[in-house]
Amino acid sequence: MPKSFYITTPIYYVNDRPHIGHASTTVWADVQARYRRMLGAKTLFLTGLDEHGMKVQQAAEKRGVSPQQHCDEMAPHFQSLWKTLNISNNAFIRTTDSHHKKVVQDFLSKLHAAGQIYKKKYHGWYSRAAEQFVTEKEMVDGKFPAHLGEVIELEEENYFFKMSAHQEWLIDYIKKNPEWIRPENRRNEVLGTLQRPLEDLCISRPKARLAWGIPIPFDPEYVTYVWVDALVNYISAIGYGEDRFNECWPADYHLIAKDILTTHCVYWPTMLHAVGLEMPRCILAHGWWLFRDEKMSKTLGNIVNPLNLIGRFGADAVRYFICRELQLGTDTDFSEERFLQRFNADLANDLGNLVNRSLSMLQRYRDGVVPEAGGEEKFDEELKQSINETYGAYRSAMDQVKYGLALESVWKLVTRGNRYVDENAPWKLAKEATASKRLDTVLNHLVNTVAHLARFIAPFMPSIASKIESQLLTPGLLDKRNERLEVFYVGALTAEFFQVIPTGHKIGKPEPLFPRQAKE
Ligand code: ME8
Repeated sequence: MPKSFYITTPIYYVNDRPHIGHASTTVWADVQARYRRMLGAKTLFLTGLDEHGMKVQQAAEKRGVSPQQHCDEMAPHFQSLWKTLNISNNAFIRTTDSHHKKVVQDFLSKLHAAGQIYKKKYHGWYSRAAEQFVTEKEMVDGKFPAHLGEVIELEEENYFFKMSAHQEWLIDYIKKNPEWIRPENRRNEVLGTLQRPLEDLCISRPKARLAWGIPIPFDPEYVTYVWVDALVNYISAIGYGEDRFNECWPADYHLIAKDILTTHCVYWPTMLHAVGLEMPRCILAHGWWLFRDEKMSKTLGNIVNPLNLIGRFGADAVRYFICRELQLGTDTDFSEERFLQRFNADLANDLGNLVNRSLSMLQRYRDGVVPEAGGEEKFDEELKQSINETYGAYRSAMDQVKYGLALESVWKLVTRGNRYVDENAPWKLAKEATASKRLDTVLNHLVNTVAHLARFIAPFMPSIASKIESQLLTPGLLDKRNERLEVFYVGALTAEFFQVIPTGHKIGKPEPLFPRQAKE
């Protein structure tokens, strides 16, 4: 049986409600999952919640409730946001699930039995916000960076994983697999970290200091370090230790942002290597949303609530903006002005207008019935050429999770389509008795272009795509006709695939897709 395509997001801390950063990684993963399903791949898309550790314990204490009650009350905020954003995950994990706890304990026992764990006394700096021991090397101008929050001095006896023993192997693996950590600047960052000797990883916390965690199976006085607990979610959710595990592992993509690069590119691979598991195929870290030049984060409290944007602009517009603007290699300033610009220019004006005028003209001039196309002219060839190029560019960008590029290629086609309308001026053709055949061709080409566009935007804006399909009165038409999907496999559109809407088909009533929004 072919392996399922398996994609994950980080599991988010439940110390606070989700913000646009969490929404972004989840949307990125969703777009990829929808794209893979469109290609016909069996797809597992996992997201979830990281519910143990100091941060969560403290958040619960602050609210005067038990940690479990706190988690149970926070989880619905994430789940309902995913629903509102049309997230199509088919697996959801909470690290307080009993199955997950058992897998973490089995995993630790395995590491222990393999001689990969030992106990020692440790003295150092600890960031509560990152739930990590940090070193003075991370200080800038004598201070720890703001996103680490309060950093305290600590001395403790703990269990350690022999991470340093895997350093040479890891360096070698990264060098031999250039596409494993993406983008390249993040890969270089990891290689840079690995130039210094790796320290062993502290994997336990004394219960006296932190009670809220999974007990260490070989010492009841300790709980598991939250990052070890959290990373194991990627295998516990797909049945590690059971036959079904091999249907999904290795993961095709772990999507993260750059803040959790070390945990995913150093801790996780060395842990996997220590128990002899295969590596995930790609760890892909996008940049951060900044807000006035600072990282947007719960710790800093400068967050944008996605629900406000969804309320005003709709989930699809938010999804589009996240995929169009958030970058892989660099950080992006979040600005509402930019959002409005994108909404008005790309969505309402370019895409919305093309779809609406194409369908309205077909309705007005041919009573909504798709006419037969006739002789090809220069403009027609150019339009088809543009669709053809879009398939190639889109496919290769999507395969690599380069959404900015994929959308750029689609919007080139949108622009080409709008130009095609202006070049052919159907409203003029409609007035000339001798131009009737030509008008047929133009209307046919426009309605087919709209159908192709619906397919391209579907992973990004699933509701808008299905709105277009229902205006075309073809819901599911492209899905049902498997042969039409072939263009996605070959990455090119041959003439026979252009005509996706049959001649004689009657479309429905055109309606605006995006009402224009003025600045508030
Ligand atoms: O780190 N810009 O959880 P977390 C873009 N529980 N993305 C952002 C962002 C920003 N400003 N802020 C957050 C944890 N994110 C751990 C993960 S995984 C085994 C355990 C997104 O709630 C981004 O994906 O702090 C980032 O990596 C993640 O949220 C961190 O979420």
